[in-house]
Amino acid sequence: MVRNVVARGAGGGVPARPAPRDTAAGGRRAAGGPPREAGVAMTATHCPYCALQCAMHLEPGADGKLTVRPADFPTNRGGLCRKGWTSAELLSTPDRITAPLLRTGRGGGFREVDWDTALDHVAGRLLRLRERHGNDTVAVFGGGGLTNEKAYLLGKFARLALGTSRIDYNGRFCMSSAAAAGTRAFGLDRGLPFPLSDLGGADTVLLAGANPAETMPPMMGHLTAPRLVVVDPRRTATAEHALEHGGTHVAPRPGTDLALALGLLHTARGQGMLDTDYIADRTTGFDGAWEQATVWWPERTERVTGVPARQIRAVAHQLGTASRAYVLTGRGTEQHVTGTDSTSAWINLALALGLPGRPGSGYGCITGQGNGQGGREHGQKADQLPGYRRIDDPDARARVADAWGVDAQTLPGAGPSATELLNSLGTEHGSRAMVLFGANPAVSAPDSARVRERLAALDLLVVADFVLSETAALADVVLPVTQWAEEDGTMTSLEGRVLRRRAATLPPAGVRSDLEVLRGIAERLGQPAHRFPSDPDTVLAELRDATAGAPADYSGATPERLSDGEELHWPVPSGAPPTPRLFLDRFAHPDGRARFSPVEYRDPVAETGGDYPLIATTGRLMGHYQSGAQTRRVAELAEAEPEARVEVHPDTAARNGLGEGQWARVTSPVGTALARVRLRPGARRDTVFLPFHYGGEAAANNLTGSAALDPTSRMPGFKATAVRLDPVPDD
Ligand SMILES: Nc1nc2c(c(=O)[nH]1)N[C@H]1C(S)=C(S)[C@@H](COP(=O)(O)OP(=O)(O)OC[C@H]3O[C@@H](n4cnc5c(=O)[nH]c(N)nc54)[C@H](O)[C@@H]3O)O[C@H]1N2
Ligand SMILES: Nc1nc2c(c(=O)[nH]1)N[C@H]1C(S)=C(S)[C@@H](COP(=O)(O)OP(=O)(O)OC[C@H]3O[C@@H](n4cnc5c(=O)[nH]c(N)nc54)[C@H](O)[C@@H]3O)O[C@H]1N2
Ligand code: SF4
Ligand SMILES: [Mo]
Repeated sequence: MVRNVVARGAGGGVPARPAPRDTAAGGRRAAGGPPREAGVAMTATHCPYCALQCAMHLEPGADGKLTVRPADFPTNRGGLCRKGWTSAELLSTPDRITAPLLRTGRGGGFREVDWDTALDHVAGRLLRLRERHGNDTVAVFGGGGLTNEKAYLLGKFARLALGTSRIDYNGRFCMSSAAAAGTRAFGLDRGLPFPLSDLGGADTVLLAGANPAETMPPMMGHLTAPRLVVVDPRRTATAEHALEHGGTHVAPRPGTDLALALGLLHTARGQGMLDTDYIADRTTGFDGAWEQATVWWPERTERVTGVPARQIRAVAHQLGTASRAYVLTGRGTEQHVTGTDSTSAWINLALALGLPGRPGSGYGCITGQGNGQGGREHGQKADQLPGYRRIDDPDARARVADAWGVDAQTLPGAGPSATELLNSLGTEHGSRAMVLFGANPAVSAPDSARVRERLAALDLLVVADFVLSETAALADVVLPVTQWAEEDGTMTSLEGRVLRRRAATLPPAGVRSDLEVLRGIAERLGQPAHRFPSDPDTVLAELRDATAGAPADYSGATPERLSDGEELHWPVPSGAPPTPRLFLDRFAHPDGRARFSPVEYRDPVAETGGDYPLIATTGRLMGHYQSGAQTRRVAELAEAEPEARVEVHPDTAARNGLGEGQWARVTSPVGTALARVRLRPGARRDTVFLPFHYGGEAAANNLTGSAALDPTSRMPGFKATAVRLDPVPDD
């Protein structure tokens, strides 16, 4: 049924060393995991990649390498995707960096140096630049794959050790529109405000802009609702799954979800499907939202979205007659310059049908990166302090300053968003140095050619990574760090559940943990060592204290409760039960009510027609992860998807003189990308698709623009760019 959850024998791995702690021999047990065999050093942990955070056991195999075995767990139920199965490969990748690298001169290569030399160099340069140009001359960039402890310490490092306001992270490119819309509607943003397994009880699930059959294959086991509606311009594996099981595929033109959701609201009301009691009792603002929907009768909606009016009526009816229904959004809805309003439009529909905060029904955003949820809560975002506190809230500042032992006056304010930060690097008013952990913006940020140019214009770029990513290759200093299976920490999954990551093997000699690196730089910048602990449990203790009483309260997420396998969905106050389901009694706004947003449709695609008659949308393939820095180095995955592709309808390909397997040049007003044509008869004729997992000339982000951003979330338009296609001569 779920084709992408592959059953496999032992995964590959690396020479395993004795597991330091938390092993079966240590007697601890993973939540829901099977009992451990006595004497076998098996470590219960979670996959390093996506937000599903599938549980796995790592075990030293007979050949001395770590073997990955799936574990039973409420999200993955014993399944893993191909990336999970092969995740141990990267631990021993031949090009792993194991010594700090220092650039030998402008345009030169790198030479290996010892840690003191590297960290002294970094701190010395940072201090000099700061003296000359002020604190904001140093920028910090983080990632949603970092553990909670790393994200927390990175935010503290920026605000205290550097005193800079300029910190943001790659989560800005991910779920920031859903976070903004969720906060606006519910007063609080937790991707799924209910456990994933709740979906199993639904009779209707509408998935807008998500392709979990490729992006979270084991999640498909939860999408068993008899009526699954997949809203995606492409006929994806998820859409096919729905069609095979009696569900529906709705294929709007990219960027028109907002109109589609307005049309569904209009139609559902006409059909008498709205939950008027719920609207009256639990919400405010319906009239304003309805005013925007009045003109979106089905035929008009069809003209803008391309979705047939009869299908709009049928879907509205299915949702309206369901006794238990969910509306879920993914990046396809959210990654537009209208992403926040598009997500709000889906939330408006869910509210009008009375779904959020009702047992067995709801709205949720499917968070993406491994710690995409926790990574957005603890202070690596420009406007945020730990616990989802706002940096412009005087009470929040006072509380966090107190926890950090500093005066609240010394904490900087909010800085620019990721795209604006990157675009300003090395310019007159931008930062001249950047310290980066856990992202590869040279591939993943919009208008990546420009980003590479900006990174190269810096006086100092410091990158912590375990491989020489495209971004690290541009750095002045590369600091080699430990990987997931070599370290302890906590992650927060897509359902807001805090999980333990555990070390299963020792790191190679020469690498340090991200926490140790932060401490090393902070000390050299004059910070007292105790402010930057490098032991993850000590950082967790500090994070728990700093978040006590905050919206994302982790104060009860103790190592003991985590190890006991308690299901710690936040808020989890100290000594109190966790919160698997939010909003059952009230929403998080002061009046306890959810808010409709009066959102108006705008076309997010600039410059279509004329020279750029097609729309390019971008996204993911099952076998690669994000910028591909990790998965392109795993042989099995690289061989399966070795090169960039552009998926095109056969008629569109023929019109542009292209056939299956030919190389195409895709051109947008921003730049060009080269990719091999894959014909897709199920595709829309006006839309092509490119994965963004490849760098250089094949980078999909050579096409995407960074000038226009969502006014609220500052999300760029990854999912809709006007393009044209041309054949590339064979030579
Ligand atoms: N294999 C794999 N899995 C991953 C990742 C990965 O890189 N590779 N990354 C992880 C991360 S960080 C994330 S954020 C998630 C993302 O998970 P998803 O959101 O499922 O992934 P995407 O492929 O980015 O986008 C989903 C779909 O949106 C569709 N789409 C494009 N434009 C529109 C539109 O205007 N409206 C609608 N309704 N749909 C549209 C695309 O055709 C695509 O199929 O995946 C996570 N899992
Ligand atoms: N066109 C287009 N662009 C997109 C998207 C899209 O759909 N279309 N999606 C966007 C989304 S949703 C996302 S989340 C971003 C992600 O985009 P990126 O930020 O590029 O994500 P990764 O490829 O995961 O990069 C993580 C880097 O950090 C390293 N790393 C991993 N873990 C750690 C760690 O613990 N510590 C340190 N120091 N390094 C680590 C990895 O080796 C890798 O080099 O891309 C965005 N860009
Ligand atoms: S679905 Fe996500 S968490 Fe699960 S094995 Fe695949 S990449 Fe890992
Ligand atoms: Mo993401």
